[in-house]
Amino acid sequence: MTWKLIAIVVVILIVVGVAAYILTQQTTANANVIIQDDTACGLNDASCLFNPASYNATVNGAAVFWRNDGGVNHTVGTNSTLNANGLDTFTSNSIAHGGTYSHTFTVKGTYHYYCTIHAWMKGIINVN
Ligand SMILES: [Cu+2]
Repeated sequence: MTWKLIAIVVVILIVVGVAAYILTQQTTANANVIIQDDTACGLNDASCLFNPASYNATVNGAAVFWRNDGGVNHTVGTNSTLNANGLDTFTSNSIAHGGTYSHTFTVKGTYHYYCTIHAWMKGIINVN
């Protein structure tokens, strides 16, 4: 009886462990741009950034995924001042640590984007 119980617990732990591993791997694989910070992000803090700063995507191809690995919330928003007319526009909600945002680009072009909370955090997506 005790051995049966131990065997069941071991099987459950293995299943949970494998599931957690698979979920973690998928999250990592899906993130194209990592949002990083030093958990402070005082004004013009250069350690708060998008990595890589420039990323290449395809029109109507795979969605671009951003993931916030930082300690404070961030956003991903297109820069209407720098971007040409006719390009996609979007602004994410506030993304907490571990959260993701994605966008599938529908128009070719150079997309400047930034964090609307920390406006000096800037990135580019080149869509071809
Ligand atoms: Cu930010």
